[in-house]
Amino acid sequence: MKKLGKQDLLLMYRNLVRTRKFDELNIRMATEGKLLTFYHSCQGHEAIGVGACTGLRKDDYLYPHHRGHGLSYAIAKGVNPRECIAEHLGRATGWGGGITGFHTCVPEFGILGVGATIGSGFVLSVGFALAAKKRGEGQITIMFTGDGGIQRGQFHEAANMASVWKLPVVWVVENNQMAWFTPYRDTSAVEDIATLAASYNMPGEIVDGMDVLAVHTAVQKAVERARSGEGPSLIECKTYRYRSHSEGRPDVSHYLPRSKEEIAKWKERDPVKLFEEKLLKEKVLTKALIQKISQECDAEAEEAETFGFESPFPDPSNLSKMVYAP
Ligand SMILES: Cc1ncc(C[n+]2csc(CCOP(=O)(O)OP(=O)(O)O)c2C)c(N)n1
Repeated sequence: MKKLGKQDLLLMYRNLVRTRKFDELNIRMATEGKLLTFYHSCQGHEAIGVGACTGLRKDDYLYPHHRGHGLSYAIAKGVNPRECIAEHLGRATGWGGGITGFHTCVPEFGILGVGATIGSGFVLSVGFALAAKKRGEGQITIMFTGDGGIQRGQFHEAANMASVWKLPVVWVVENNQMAWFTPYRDTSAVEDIATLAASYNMPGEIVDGMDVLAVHTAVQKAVERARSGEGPSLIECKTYRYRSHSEGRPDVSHYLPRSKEEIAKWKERDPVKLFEEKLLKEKVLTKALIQKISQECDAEAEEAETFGFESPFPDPSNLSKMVYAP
């Protein structure tokens, strides 16, 4: 496993901050009624996408979770997040040419589109991984889903097939303990999702989803296993969403408001702050550098908003080319 140097750590930190700032921008634009789609904030989840996707190959297939509409994953893979903003404004410069809404699609970075049905990524990722295995070019597939997504039957079919065929796939479940209004504990027979992996003869690991380095280490191990032909892995990241399911919706568990105390407790272990404190202690970061990175990320988000609004809308005569492969 590649050892992370100071520059890698700083990049990871910057990408956490960029994800947070772009998430805040999407929230503000959604609140102002500027987005053409609704928005699912990723606050609380940032360490998962950034930790897992740092170090992936550009041609590895990536199927992001809907939290942040792909921001943390795409940013860590090297995509310019201003394309996310332009996409949400329906502009031709967006990462899917302005026609995908929030169903992230950045083909040149291995993100081939995200389905609207939760959990469908399991079977799609088996297809991507099978194609990669047949081509033999060492690509892996990584797919992210929530604790709601894992409840779909497709998981079990996909897990069995991927294990039998030793496909190069890594499944990362972002267990924030809620699927929209339904708590995980009400719908699952097992406490830990990672334990399901044993049924399909693959490793299953529980990871602290607020700790970017813990996520990175676990995922790198699974990626190495996948790349070397040993087959799939399942990683469960314990995490929490700070905001409601999507902006503007009531934040309830069943019909009761989610507990403020519970939210505050998780925020004490905020993934950005946690990593910041660690890097400060190790003298990788200084207070001045934190401020500089914050200002640079603010400026980047501001520039992205301008870029989005100044970009043209897609040319309708190109629509058929954008929907179907030639
Ligand atoms: C098959 C299917 N059922 C229901 C929905 C509506 N829906 C969209 S997101 C969501 C909750 C998903 O929960 P989870 O997978 O835990 O992810 P989270 O939003 O909590 O991060 C639901 C029920 C859907 N898109 N697809």
